[in-house]
Amino acid sequence: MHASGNAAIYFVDRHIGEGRGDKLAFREADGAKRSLTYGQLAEETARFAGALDRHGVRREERVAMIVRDQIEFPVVFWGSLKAGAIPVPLNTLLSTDIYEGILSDSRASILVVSEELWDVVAPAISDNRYLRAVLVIGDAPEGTESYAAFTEGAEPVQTVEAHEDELAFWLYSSGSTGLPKGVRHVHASLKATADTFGAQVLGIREEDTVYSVAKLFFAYGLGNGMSFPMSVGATTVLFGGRPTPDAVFDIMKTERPTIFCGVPTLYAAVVAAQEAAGGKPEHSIRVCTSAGEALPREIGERWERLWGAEIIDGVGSTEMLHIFLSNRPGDIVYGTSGVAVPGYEVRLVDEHDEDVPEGEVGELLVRGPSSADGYWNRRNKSQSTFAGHWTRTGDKYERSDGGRYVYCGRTDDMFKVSGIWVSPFEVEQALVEHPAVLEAAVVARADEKGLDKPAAYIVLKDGADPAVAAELKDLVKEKIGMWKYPRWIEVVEELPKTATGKIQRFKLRGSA
Ligand code: 3SK
Repeated sequence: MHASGNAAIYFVDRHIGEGRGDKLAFREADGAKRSLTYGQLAEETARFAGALDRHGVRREERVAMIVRDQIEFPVVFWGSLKAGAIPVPLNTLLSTDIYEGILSDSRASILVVSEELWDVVAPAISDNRYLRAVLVIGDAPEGTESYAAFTEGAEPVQTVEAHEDELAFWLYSSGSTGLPKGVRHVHASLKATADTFGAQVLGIREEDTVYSVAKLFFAYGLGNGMSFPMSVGATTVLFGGRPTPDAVFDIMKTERPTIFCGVPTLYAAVVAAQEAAGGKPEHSIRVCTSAGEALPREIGERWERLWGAEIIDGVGSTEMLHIFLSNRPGDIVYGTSGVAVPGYEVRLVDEHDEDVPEGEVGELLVRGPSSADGYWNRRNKSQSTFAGHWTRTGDKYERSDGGRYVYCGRTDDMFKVSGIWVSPFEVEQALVEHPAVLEAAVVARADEKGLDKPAAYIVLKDGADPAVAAELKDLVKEKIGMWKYPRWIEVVEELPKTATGKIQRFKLRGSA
């Protein structure tokens, strides 16, 4: 084993030897607006590792984190790695029941919580048998310890030796059913995503300032806001609040990020707000990324017209840690997910795992240096997802003429109408081309004969007349084909989504 296999050496400690001790690593855009240089980060993480040590936390014990995007997030994450413990960042928007399930599934012995989230978390730990300390960032309620008291006076410790293939951290990934699954990642994967997407697609450099609306607990946010900027000594703007269009306009103006990482729902909302307000937004952005779900072509084009900066749309997964299929700066075709990121290979296969010919829809498989080690306590699911070097994504794609990949839907979202496959995403793209439609979700619904037909749920832009729904059927027929038009169109206030903006179509199926 070699100490340099521990990712904390590369991402944190290395910057001191390379003279970046005074360079700003993190800056909060809300709350107390604190900041942390690379030198302070190295010190604070070594002290947090020392505090874990002092508390008797041993290697491989899990440190669950229900922490907003604030200075303590990187300190706890990298400090745990330094101690050889396993940080497990959790989505900060989950319910008490799910926290209870995950905390018991992971058998975390330490839990770190932001004080704002305490009310939801408190009932989740009352019967927990594994937690030995609950640290609250802020005022500590009875029965907990404040994060400040836990770290107070702790001696900084040396980063422990770790093999690059050793488990480093877990992320919990939600599926359509059951408890989220613990996805176990190794140390080497963090550098692998920074060296591939971060360096070769995003082209991140030391002078950059990144703002990611995807929070750090999400694999997409973890790369955008931690491993990519920290691989080159850049700066990250942390924002713990809800990323509304107004918050985004404000951060762009005052914090001046040069890289903006968004998700399609947010891009759609910002474009609509910007078009309604008129004028040109004030910003210093040089490049934007999108992931989480496919970016509708229309939204990408409107954003680029208004903001004068391209969106690199790509697809990744928690299992692969970050984006493996992507457009490139200067070579973007909106409405596609581009091509494989350097270092990754992709295949499209049919139900017998045979490669499908060009132009046909198949399941996307990916192979690359950042695939997870497996799911915690889910042997069967691990075996079916991680098939040797290839990882199944559960996404259906088609390869177009230029070799670009076009998203068709989740394996379980696709359906057939009159024997022909319909991609909900394609129908949704056609719907959002109507100027009154903000968002759309399409699912299969059985007609009176029991045959599947598309049903659409749409969110209208502010002030739009619900009567436009009648025009939409013809729009879809004209744009993408007679059999694909939605036989039912319902106007709704909002679509069910995951915390990271993915539409949960399974919640709409059978909802009528
Ligand atoms: O959903 C995605 O596209 C994604 C991208 C990067 C990292 C993680 C995920 C789930």
